[in-house]
Amino acid sequence: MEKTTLLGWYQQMVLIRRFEQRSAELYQQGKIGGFLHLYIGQEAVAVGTINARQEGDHVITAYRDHGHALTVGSDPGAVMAEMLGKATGVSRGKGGSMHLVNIEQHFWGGYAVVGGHLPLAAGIALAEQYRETDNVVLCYFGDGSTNIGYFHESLNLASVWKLPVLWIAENNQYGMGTTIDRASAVPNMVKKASAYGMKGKSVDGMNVMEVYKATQAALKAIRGGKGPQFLEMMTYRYEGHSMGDPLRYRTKDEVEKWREDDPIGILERHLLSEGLAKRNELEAIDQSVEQEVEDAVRFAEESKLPDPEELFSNIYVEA
Ligand SMILES: Cc1ncc(C[n+]2csc(CCOP(=O)(O)OP(=O)(O)O)c2C)c(N)n1
Ligand SMILES: [Mg+2]
Repeated sequence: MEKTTLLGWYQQMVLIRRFEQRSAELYQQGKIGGFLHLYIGQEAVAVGTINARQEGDHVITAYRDHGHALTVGSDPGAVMAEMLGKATGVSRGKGGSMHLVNIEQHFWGGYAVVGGHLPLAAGIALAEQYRETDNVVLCYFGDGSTNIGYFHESLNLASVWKLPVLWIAENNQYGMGTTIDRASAVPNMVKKASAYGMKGKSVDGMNVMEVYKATQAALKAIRGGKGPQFLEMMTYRYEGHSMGDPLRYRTKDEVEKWREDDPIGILERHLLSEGLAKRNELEAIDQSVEQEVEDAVRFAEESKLPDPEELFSNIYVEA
């Protein structure tokens, strides 16, 4: 893979991480309200998959959505403003952290009901099939979501109707504080997908290059009416389920072990050991990201709160 491509992915992963570290600080200062679910540790999944999509493809995910929003190319200032509930936010300050959106990039959110967006993904895919396009829907969800009815209904119909969906399970081993084997009778996600006649693959979700390759192959297999595919991304969240999680359900050793596979660290080591980048080049990227995030925070803090009338806009779509 080319140096410029890999450096671009490095920049995107560092942006997600830094953006979220600053978000956590703003949350602790009381500047972000509601829930805040960090994606730290899972960055390679959004970056490796979204960069494999083509123009026209759709992206839809759950509430752990900052990484997806930034990777589709949303302006970090407008995303940060949304987190702070400001009028300049991507959802005009009415959605917050869990409801990011980017219509131009066909990024449809940001859904808080576990599994609730899977039928929506199938519906978007049905629309694309009806219009006879080549577009695919990339639908992301957690391991915990595979135990809810929506998952089973959506995979079943997608398979029966050969809908163009790439189902992407982000298996970070936990649904809130519950390990996957305590909640799932079949903890192997690929096996679950096979129950609906769907081809699936388990992928090292900490390695952005592996994620990209697997996604590219799966998307190719889906286009042209060949039906859905399933990828299980083996990953880990380093932080709690959401802010304020006391993390009593896992050991420090377990977290440390996964930290050895830090997705940013893996790419960094690859770039340095293959002679594709020098340390000072990576440091320059880190610094420019730092500046970008600080600019985003300043933009968000200086933006106005929405006008009260905004409460009544976008409630119904005009026919
Ligand atoms: C229908 C529904 N049930 C319960 C919840 C509460 N809840 C929020 S997140 C979550 C865990 C989901 O875990 P997983 O799908 O693995 O996603 P992760 O948080 O690990 O990304 C639960 C149970 C909810 N939001 N919606
Ligand atoms: Mg999970």
